[in-house]
Amino acid sequence: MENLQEKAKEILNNNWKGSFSIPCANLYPFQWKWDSGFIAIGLAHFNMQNAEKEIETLLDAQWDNGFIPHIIFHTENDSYFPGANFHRSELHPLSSKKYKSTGMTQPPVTGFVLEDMYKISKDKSQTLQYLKTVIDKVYFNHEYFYNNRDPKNEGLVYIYHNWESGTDNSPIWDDIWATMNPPEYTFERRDTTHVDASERPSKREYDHYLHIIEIAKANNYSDEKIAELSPFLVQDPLFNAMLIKSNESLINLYEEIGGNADKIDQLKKWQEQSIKSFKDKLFDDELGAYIHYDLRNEKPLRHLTSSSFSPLFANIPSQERADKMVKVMLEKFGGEHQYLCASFDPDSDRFNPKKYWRGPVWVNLNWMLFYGLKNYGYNDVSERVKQDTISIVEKNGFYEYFDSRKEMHTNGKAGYGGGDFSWSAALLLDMLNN
Ligand code: 2M8
Repeated sequence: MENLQEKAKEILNNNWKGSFSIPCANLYPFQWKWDSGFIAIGLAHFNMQNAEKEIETLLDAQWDNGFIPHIIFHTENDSYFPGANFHRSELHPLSSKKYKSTGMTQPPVTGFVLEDMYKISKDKSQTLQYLKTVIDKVYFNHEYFYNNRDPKNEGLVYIYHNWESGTDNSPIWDDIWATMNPPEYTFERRDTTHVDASERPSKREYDHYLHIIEIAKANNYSDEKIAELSPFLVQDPLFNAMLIKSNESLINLYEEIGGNADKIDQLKKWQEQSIKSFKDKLFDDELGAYIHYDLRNEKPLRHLTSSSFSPLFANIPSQERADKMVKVMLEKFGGEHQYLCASFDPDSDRFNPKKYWRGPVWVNLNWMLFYGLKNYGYNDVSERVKQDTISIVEKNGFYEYFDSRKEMHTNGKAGYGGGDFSWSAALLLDMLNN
């Protein structure tokens, strides 16, 4: 374990670029929003100064309407597609004048990341001083979500692109692609020059990804227009669970800081409505877990993913529902030949244990489950998630994702995507210290 921790720190040090971290070399050469958050948690264990800087840099790229973009293009690197010149964030009148970015976001993890940094900190009063300088920006980001991404005032926010979900090519989105017929674009992929194409999304999937962005760009990334026109408009349980978890953390931190009664009040109001709608709308009794909802076509997307269990991390389900969810997770995802937790239902014909978000195990989702299961007293299952994560990393290295089938882990080649991947290092480090 000593070695694993040292290796994890080395990876985080190598991926540190002076004021932010990259997810990994070559494949992802910029700063990504939710990666940044997970990375800051890892950094907090051995270099609080860098952890603070990581989040400070991310928040520096916030737009004047509170929005935080999903990629911040700090350099002119052209080894990634689609880059700054494709996304053209400057089309939005309130976008950052300082940084080029995308015009889409990613799961709102920053609130709970700040609370985790505070918990990890050995110098609470120094960290609290730091938190006072950044917390309002995160609050402003939540305000952005509730004011612009919840057209029916349900307390549930939508995402308008699969890249906003973080689970980019989940088979869930196949249902949305079936409602679209985008043009065949001509473009030069860069990801498949770094990573085997069998582990990445297909060309046709990329056509869909680009088409949604073209629609958003044609409307200068106006939230209202996107809500009206985007073929992709989804209430995602992972995304909304992260928002709820972060609301809770902001309440805790504002209480620790003192004052801020209006903000605490507002957060509690959001929280109450969000949790209620989440429970009422996103739970699927028959499947025994939470699911996505297609707001554009007004229909539930009835599939099990690792996101289906993420509400445990945000303390959303009742104990009774949590019991049901854990049973489903163990039965469907936790057979003796499987590592926990595949990103998609292993019984489905859409399951692919090698391909990106269509089946492999991801460390960030396992990290959420590790804490989520503990919230409900499932210490043994939580420990299994931790041990499974340690095993796959020990056997293969700190990869981006891993085959969920145990039999594939015999020759050290069951780690896929990018190598020396920052959040795998950061979150394993966190689990090893808990
Ligand atoms: C992956 O997504 C990017 C686009 O954002 C890509 O495939 O090019 C996802 O796994 C996403 O969740 C992650 O934040 C990003 C960087 O690690 O890579």
